[in-house]
Amino acid sequence: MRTVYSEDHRLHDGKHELLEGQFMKVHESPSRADIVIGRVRSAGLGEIIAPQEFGLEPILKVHDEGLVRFLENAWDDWAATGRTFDALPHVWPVPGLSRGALGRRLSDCIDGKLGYYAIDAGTPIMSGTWAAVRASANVALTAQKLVATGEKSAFALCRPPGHHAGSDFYGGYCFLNNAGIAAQAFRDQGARRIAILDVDYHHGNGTQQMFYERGDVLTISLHADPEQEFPYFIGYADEIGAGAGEGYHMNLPLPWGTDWQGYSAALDRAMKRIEQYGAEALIVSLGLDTFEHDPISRFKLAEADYQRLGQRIAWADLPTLFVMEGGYAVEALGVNTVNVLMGFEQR
Ligand code: OKP
Ligand code: ZN
Repeated sequence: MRTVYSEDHRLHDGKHELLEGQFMKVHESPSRADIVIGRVRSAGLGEIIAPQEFGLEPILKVHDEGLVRFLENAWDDWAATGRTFDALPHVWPVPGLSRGALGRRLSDCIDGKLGYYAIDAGTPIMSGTWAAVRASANVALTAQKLVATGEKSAFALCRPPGHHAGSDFYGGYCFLNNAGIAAQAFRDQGARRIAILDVDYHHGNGTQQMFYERGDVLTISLHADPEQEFPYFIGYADEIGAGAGEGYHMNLPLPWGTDWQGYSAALDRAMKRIEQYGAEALIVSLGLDTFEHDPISRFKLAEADYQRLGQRIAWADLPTLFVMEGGYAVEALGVNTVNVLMGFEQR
């Protein structure tokens, strides 16, 4: 399968994140994409191609214009206040903080905007962030086009990742929802039913929110139970979609310590639902932070399990777009990622 990749991911390189009460080096680093592209090359997965430019139009089909303009200008607005370090939010409009029916009130000040649009303090913005984010969306859209025009599968080596970003919020290392943007592109090109399977360790809250009231994009997430894990406030099994989307979202929360046995049972449920739905294409939000040695996660999948994961996905026999999400055990990330893709190709 072909890989779409841009060097522009390097322009996004955060210094610190607030993780469980401590300010530390960001886990979502450029070395992640470097190790994955290195393994794609050494394993001979297939041709590596550069993304095309798609502009803002396909992004604005699923993201609020306010969020997009905020992300575009955030660094300049932050730097204009005299700060020379990464931008992070530090106060949030929780319900009740804004007056009356406002819900959350948008401030003109950059500090207010950061808290308005961000869900966490782990997602720094710097001068190159917007260029990297744009490139990441273009990577997804270029790979989507390969699949839409007849390739059996493609790998979008996106960085930064996307599944925590919703229509009008960012966070969890994500800014724009690459998988969601690609799903909308399939729809706009005429596909009637698209499925998104999220196998990242963390709940795909942005993807869930984006398509929650839609039946044309089935969204399924396998993830660590939000009773124990980020993003805590969403990702529960009773969230099944609403309105026209009722029955078209599925959360499969799993406990800390889940290994292949527990994981594969949930994966089987997800794949059966996708097969029954009659999707015309499948998008896989591919996170490798379910790995036993991941530094911020607590599942127990092993190197060889990733081939099995790819094989199980392949049984659905659907045109499949793999979109890179998380995975922070950097030395193993290349092998584990390519194991999924090779498993999918049964080689
Ligand atoms: C992004 B992706 C909780 C810390 C959570 C944010 C994690 C974002 C992961 N222990 N910090 O889904 O891999
Ligand atoms: Zn994750």
